[in-house]
Amino acid sequence: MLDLSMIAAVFAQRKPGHTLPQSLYNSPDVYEFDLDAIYGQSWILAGFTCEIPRPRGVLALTIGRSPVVITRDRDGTLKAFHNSCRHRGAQVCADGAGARSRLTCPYHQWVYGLDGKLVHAKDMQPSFKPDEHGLKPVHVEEVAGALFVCMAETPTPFDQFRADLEPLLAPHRLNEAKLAHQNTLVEKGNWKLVMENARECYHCAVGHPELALTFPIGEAKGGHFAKEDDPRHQAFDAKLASLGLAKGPFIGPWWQVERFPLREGQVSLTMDGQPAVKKLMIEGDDPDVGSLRWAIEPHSFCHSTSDTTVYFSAMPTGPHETVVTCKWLVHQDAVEGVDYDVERLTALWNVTNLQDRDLVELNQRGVNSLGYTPGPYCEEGESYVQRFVDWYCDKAQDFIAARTGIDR
Ligand code: 3BY
Ligand code: FES
Ligand code: FE
Repeated sequence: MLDLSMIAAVFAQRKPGHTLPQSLYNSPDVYEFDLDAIYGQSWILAGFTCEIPRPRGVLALTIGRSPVVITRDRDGTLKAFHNSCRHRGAQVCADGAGARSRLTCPYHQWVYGLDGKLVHAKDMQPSFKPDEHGLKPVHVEEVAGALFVCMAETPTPFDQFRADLEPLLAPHRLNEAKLAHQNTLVEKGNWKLVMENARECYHCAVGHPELALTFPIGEAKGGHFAKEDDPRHQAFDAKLASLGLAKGPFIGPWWQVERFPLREGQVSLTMDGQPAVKKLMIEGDDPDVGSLRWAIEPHSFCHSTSDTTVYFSAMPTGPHETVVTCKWLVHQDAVEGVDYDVERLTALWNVTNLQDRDLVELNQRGVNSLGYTPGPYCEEGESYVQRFVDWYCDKAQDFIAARTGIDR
């Protein structure tokens, strides 16, 4: 059992506007706490409906130390469960997507329906009650082809987030997409250092020369990208209006959704700024619609350009280890080698993610130092980092308060 009063004492030392106290980036107890209080209580962008094979299939992923499986039946009904067998607890479905009509545990072959009900348990005694041993449900929501799960008993309200995201994401038609590629990167850093790094572009000019060609690295200031008095932004707004594309920004407690223009003359987040896919995800043939950035705490950001959606997700796997998963979606009718080339599609984010991994590892090494003292964030260039750490501390302290009565 975690000693929540000790963790509460660490949060009490935190200096607003500054990086976190050292043990929040280091301690094994805080890592366990984060899995329960943060990853166990938040909505997680698990993936995309188009990843689940039709007519019936599953998408399984591990959130912290909890395997979760999302199922879709022939009618399209989505459900999610703890992917832990009700016999002796084995993980039922391997992580990843697969076509399935039943979920069979590989250990002793207990069989579950896609609705989580236990339908067969070999040789069990007459007193055994299968209806009491279904898979435990997890909350699941779908927004415009994106799948969110939440393991909390009572999840954080989702409706406002849906209302903000749906109209902006729907034109990207993710239900007509396919997964073109995915990869993972193991980073030797605490997940919060991965996310702090992902929430700012204060490092981008020097850290990401390739990204800086297309991404307006200096523009995401004070929380969002819009520059009302810039003629280029005005022209961008007028064009979006003529195409019926909403822009936002919608900034909620744990989300940010905003369409913004890329650098002049650039239409996609690729090495050369040109589309990586011939068949566009959005309607029409104008690829120049900027990027829709949609990001949720604690773990992800996505960029939807006219041609592709890129997904970034950070999963803690240890106090000093995080696995970053990156996925690229393209139109389901786009043919690899004809309409797109995986190398070209993925090159920019691959190089960017590797650069970020090195920065995170550098950050972790220095944070481990006897000489580490929390330092001040840059208010303008690191405003989203501050939002992230403030959100984290609030969520953590709410969790502690609800269980111990210790208030901040
Ligand atoms: O959230 C983002 O947009 C990431 C990707 C590039 C820079 N960084 C702030
Ligand atoms: Fe799943 Fe035994 S643990 S059938
Ligand atoms: Fe970066």
